[in-house]
Amino acid sequence: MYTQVAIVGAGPAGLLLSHLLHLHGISSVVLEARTRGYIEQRIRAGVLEQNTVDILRDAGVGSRLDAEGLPHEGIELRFGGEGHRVPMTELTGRAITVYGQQEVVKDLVARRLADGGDIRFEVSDVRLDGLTSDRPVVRFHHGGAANELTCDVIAGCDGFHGTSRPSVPPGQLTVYERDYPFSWLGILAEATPAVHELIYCLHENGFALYSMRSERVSRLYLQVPPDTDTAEWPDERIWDELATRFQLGGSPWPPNRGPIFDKGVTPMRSFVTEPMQYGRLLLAGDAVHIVPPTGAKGMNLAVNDVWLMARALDAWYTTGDETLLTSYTRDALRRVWQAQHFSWWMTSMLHRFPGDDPYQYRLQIAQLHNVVDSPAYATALSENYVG
Ligand code: RFL
Ligand code: PHB
Repeated sequence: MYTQVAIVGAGPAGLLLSHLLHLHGISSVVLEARTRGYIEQRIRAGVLEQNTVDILRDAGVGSRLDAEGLPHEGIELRFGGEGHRVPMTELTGRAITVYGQQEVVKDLVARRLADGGDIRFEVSDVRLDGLTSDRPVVRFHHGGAANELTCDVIAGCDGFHGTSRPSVPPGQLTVYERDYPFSWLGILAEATPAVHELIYCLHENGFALYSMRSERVSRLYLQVPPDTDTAEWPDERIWDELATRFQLGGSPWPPNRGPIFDKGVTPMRSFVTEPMQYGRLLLAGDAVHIVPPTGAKGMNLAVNDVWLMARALDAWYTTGDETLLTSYTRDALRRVWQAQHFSWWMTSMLHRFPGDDPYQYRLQIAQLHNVVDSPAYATALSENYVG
């Protein structure tokens, strides 16, 4: 088998790349370890920044997003028992859209299949070879048979635990990383959100986030110790702790309750690998960088990476000019490091770190007051948040 671009991973990065390449007349095959049902149900991100929405719309995959996504023009920062609205659209002219990552994945899979795209689900033993040759090969098993896919370029879009990044020989990549001493416990509940905008909240017990997926589904998060077992958090305990952390004016402020149908714990990590390419392997999305979710940047970065990659591949195939391919790492990293900084900053400002003293907590409150009281600070936060 031959294709121009072999794409490993059918997350937002791999699927969007395959679609953008198709629009440029470039062929690709997407190899995905999981089933279609699994990737279309996997609960993850929910906030699309304006750039991402624009890219999806321009690529002709924004119609359900436009119909069902929830446009938001601000967020609330809640701390010291008070809520403060950051009017992002007023400050920047741009907005975010709340739309589940799995909905983006569904839209992209449907569109690729409608366009005759080649996505192989449930592949295993993916191995990359010949990365420094001009005919790299991807070997994999599919339906019990061994397969070989020859290509011009491999796009490693297989997430943090994928096989692409580890295929680069030792010593070629530099890793920059930071682990945070806490996790997020996230729930989805059949409950009408009590608010119209997201609330990022700092309480003495830790961080809490009020988000949503629709008019009937709430998405809520609590900072918890690392390695927390969800069994330690029966539903009642979660609702009570949310009411405590979201307190207003000294009284508990309970979110609307409803049956919880998903509960999970997410570790918090910052991670970047440089460069984002090696020979004919180009890496994108979580395969090459991770941010803690406090800045809502992960999926947006994945989209930005593959937009740059598709543009570079189009220029190369059309004119033979390698300039954009060569500068892919530099072009992508600029945005990646801005998002690293923003995500680290939001995380540091809004979480309690084990061992922090009351002085540190007061510094955090002072920082948050700066953000909501100073239009300059609020604008800087908003520009980063909306992208
Ligand atoms: P993905 O989505 O992980 O997709 C990688 C795909 O590769 C497959 N795969 C393989 N396939 C073949 N062979 C192998 N050896 C393979 N190994 C893996 C996997 O099955 C998978 O289908 O990476 P991608 O495309 O780079 O997308 C990145 C995003 O998924 C991620 O950054 C976001 O979910 C992060 N994130 C958020 N991002 C946002 O932009 N806004 C948010 O509001 C936001 N909230 C979040 C988040 C992530 C969270 N969790 C659970 C980590 C909230 C949470 C709780
Ligand atoms: C979500 O809705 O899942 C979500 C929203 C904002 C974040 C992270 C996750 O910062």
